[in-house]
Amino acid sequence: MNVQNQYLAHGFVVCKSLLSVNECDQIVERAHELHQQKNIAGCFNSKPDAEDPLEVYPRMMHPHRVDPLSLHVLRHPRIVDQLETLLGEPAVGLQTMIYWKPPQALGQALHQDDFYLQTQPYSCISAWIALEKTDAENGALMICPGSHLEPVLEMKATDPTLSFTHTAVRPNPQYSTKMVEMEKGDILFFHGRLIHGSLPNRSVNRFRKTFICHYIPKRSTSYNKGYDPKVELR
Ligand SMILES: O=C(O)CCC(=O)C(=O)O
Repeated sequence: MNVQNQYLAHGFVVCKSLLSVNECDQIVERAHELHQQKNIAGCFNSKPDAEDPLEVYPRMMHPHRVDPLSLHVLRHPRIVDQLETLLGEPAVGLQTMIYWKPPQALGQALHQDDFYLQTQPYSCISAWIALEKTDAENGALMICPGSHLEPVLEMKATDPTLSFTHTAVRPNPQYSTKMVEMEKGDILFFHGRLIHGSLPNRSVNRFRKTFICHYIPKRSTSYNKGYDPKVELR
């Protein structure tokens, strides 16, 4: 099965070593600078002495709007070539985020990204970049293969002791949940209706740093305009 057919059948594809270790290290170094400067949405109010590790290291929203390296990652030719192969059509960028997921941080309950991005027609696609090894201990991403064939589902209240978001999708029992363990530089591409989330980081000293990009097909006529402006990729 070719890579696009795998994506269409299962709703995700993992590309090993799409970024180099050196590229990941540069992104992490820049993320630390941005965190120090507190000039990115999400970390204006980071609190160095807070008890909750997510208040010390909040996720950073849309770093590409202020940081040239983050914009370069969103427009990275290897990433763009791969995602347009999976979509089978040209795309535009809509969002970037950096998750630190520090030791002992809560996870994010199961959801579909198109609940938020509301892409029509078709769906958004995520590139979830592992900036370091991600596994069961530090809260790797969990996905429900095949669930991208569902529509956008209702979000219901969920366990606030496990997730920093307080609503979740309840997948139909036909879907099993699979943990995606990844090495630094691997990228998980997944469909905007694929159900996914993550458990808390149980480690006492390991972060789980991730750079996440969201794209939509260029021909999308409708999407959540709160994410504007769109970014041309070529
Ligand atoms: O990285 C995580 O723990 C969750 C990220 C996620 O679900 C998302 O970006 O939609």
